[in-house]
Amino acid sequence: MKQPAGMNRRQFVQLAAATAAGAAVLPDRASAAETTAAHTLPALPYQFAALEPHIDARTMEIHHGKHHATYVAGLNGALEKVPDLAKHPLEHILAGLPAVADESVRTALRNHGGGHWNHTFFWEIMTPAASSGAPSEKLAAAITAAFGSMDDFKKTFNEAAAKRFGSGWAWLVLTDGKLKVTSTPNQDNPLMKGLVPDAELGTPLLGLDVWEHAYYLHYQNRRADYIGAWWNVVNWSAVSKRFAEAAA
Ligand code: MN3
Repeated sequence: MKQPAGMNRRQFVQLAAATAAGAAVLPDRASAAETTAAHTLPALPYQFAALEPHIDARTMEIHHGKHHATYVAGLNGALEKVPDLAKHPLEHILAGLPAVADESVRTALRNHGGGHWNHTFFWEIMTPAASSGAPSEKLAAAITAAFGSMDDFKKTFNEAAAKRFGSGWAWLVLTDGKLKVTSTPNQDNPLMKGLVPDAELGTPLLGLDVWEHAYYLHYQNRRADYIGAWWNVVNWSAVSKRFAEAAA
């Protein structure tokens, strides 16, 4: 088990011990409930209709209230089986998944833990079009340095989102001080070390859900139209803040 970035040695030793213990011993539910605060569905930071016409209210309502809620429930169900692991921040659990010995628990944490993390992030990096704003000067300069121009960056990102076969996500990540575009299948993300062979790992700054549930009601099969419209509701203030924190 490799020590994930962003985790100190003490946290890593605790995580390694927790995953080993959790795999060997099935705890009873009562003790898990006593020691672990369950994950909860976060409130959307805006109304369901706030992203219209780019993302419709009905899609937002189902996406948040049904799909995201299902991931939260699945994550909590999996964590009941590994209560020592449940004490750790979700980011640390996702970074340490290969060390979770029980395959069914590992898969549930990957799919539902990834789903919870990805959607919580997704809601936060969107905002009504009127407040979309623009990247900070530093982020704009970093995008230009990495991709040539803002338009070139969007083209690269759009291609990653369009080419992701089936369900998944496109991402802008900061890794080793560099901005990179990548994509992941299903609910995998760039925090999951050792699980996603073709994806760049790093700190997610921007992410786009290209599961059909994210756009099908309004766009049907026209994923490219959804991708193009989505740029109108990117919360550049939130993305710039994440960049500043990750680059510090
Ligand atoms: Mn989704």
